[in-house]
Amino acid sequence: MIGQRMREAMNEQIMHETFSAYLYVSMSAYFHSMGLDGMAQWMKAQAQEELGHALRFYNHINERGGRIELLAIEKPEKEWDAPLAAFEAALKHEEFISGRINDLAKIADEENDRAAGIMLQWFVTEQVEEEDSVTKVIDMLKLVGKDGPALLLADRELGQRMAAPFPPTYEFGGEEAA
Ligand code: OFO
Repeated sequence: MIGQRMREAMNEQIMHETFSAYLYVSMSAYFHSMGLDGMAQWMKAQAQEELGHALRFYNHINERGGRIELLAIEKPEKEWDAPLAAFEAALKHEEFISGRINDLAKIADEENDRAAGIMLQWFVTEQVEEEDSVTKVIDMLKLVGKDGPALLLADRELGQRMAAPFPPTYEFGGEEAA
């Protein structure tokens, strides 16, 4: 049975992960409005992953006899100054999420909740990957600068990103099931 403190913290994380999806869908719409369909696709794939993250927390609470409680989601930003600014905002958001995951891992330690600790290890690794993938796009866009044709090439490249399977299937502990 999941403890109250961990249940409440994970319920709150469901909201943060769902907001992440909402934010990235908003960024996708921003890129579509600029004709950058590749970046829009990149953000849609990212949003889909975020819903998968929310479901991982949902499933963990549920499997341990806890009650899911969905919290209100705030309205995301709609406009950014430039594609680079949008990806920089995405990185800032991922850094916030990494902090939240670390807070959850701390609660798992303090509550001696080994099951949550094992499940959260997947997220600790995932956040390293998430920050890295956004940073790589930022680096690319800094190189592109104001070069229009280079921006279109970068857009095409980013549009190759495929979404992860949704909903995710996983075994207890966070490993993807075969
Ligand atoms: Fe972007 O990792 Fe979840 O929120």
